[in-house]
Amino acid sequence: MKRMLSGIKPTGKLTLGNYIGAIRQFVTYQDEYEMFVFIANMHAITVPENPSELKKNTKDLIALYIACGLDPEKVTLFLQSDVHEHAELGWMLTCHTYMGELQRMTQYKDKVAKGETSLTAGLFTYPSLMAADILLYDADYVPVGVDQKQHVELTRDLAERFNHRYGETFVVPTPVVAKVGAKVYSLSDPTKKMSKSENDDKSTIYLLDDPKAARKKIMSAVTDSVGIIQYDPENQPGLANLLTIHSCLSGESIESIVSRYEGKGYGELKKEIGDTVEKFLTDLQARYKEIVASGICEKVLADGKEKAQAIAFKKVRKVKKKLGFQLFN
Ligand code: ATP
Ligand code: LTN
Repeated sequence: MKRMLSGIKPTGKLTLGNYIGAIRQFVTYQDEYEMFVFIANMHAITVPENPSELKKNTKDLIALYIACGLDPEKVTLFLQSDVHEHAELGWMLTCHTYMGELQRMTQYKDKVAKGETSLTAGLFTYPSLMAADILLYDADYVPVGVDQKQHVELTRDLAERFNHRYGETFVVPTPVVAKVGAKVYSLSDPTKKMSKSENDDKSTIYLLDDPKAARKKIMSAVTDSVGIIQYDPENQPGLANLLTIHSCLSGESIESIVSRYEGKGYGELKKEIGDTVEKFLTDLQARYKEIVASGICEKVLADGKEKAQAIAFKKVRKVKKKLGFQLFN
C-alpha cells in the first residue's frame, strides 16, 4: 500500500478552506493509502503564539480531524512535537537547503512584500522542516491546498539532492492537489485566500462558527453585477467560489448546480448554499462535541506517537549513517 502524509498547523481556528482544500482529501484517501496525518505544532511557533491558545487550538484540531471523518483505526494521527526526529531531520535538511531556494518560496516572499517585520529565522527555514515531516515517513503522496504545492516541490528537490549525494535514502513524494477546492477564497475579497490567520470574521467561515452565523456570512458574500449564474472564476470570482464551496460540501458537480440555476438569481442560490453550509457545520459540531466529551483524543495521540516514532527513528538512524554521524557499528 502506498503511503500518504499531511499536516495542518494549529494556529487560529480551522476554516472551511482547511476542510475543503486539505482534510476532505485526507478523509477520501484514508481507505486507499496508508495514511499519516499530524498536527504541525512545531510550525505553529514560527510566528508568535500564545501557549494557552496553542494548547486549545491543538486539542480542537485533533477532535476536528476525527469529527471530519478521519478514522483513528485507519489513520496514524499524531503530534509533531511528540516525535523529536522531526527536529533532527529538519536540521539535517536545513543544511542541505540553499538560501536562494528558501528566498524563492512564495509564502515567505509575500510576507516580506507585505512589509511584515520581526520575521523569525524559523519562518524562513520552515520549508526544510516541512520536508523532514514528509521524508521521515517515506510518503509517496502529500495532499495539500494549492498554496503548499511549492513546498512539496522543494521537498522533492531535497530528496533527490540527498539521494544523489549519499545514495538512495528518501522516497521522492508527489503533491496531490484537489481538482475542485484547492483554493477557497475569502468571502469579502474573492481574490484572496480564505485564511485562518487573517482574523477577518466576515470573510472566513470557521468550522466551529455558529452555523446560523455562517449561513449569514454566505448570504452577504461579495459577488458581482453580471447577474448570470455561470462558473467563470476570472470575471465572477465570488460566485465561482460559492459554487466551489457548494459542490465540495454537497457532492453535486458545479455544472449540475449551474444548470439547475439557469435563469435564476444569486439570492436564491446563496440561500441554498447557506443551508448546505449550516447543515454541514451543525452535523460536524455535533460529532466534535461527542468526541471531546468521550476523551478519546489523548489515547489516539499516544497510539499515533508510538507508530510514528518507530518509523521516524529508523529513518533518522539511516540518515545519520549516511552523513557520517555513526562512528562504530
Ligand atoms: P494560514 O492562514 O495561517 O496561512 P492556513 O489556513 O493556510 O494557515 P495551514 O495549516 O497552513 O493553514 O494549512 C493547512 C492545509 O489547509 C494546507 O494543505 C493548506 O494548503 C490548506 N488550506 C488552507 N487554507 C486553504 C484555502 N483557503 N483553500 C484551500 N486549502 C487551504
Ligand atoms: N506547512 C504546512 C503544514 C505542514 C505540512 C507538512 C503539510 C507542515 N508540514 C507536511 C503537508 C506535509 C502549512 O503551513 N500549511
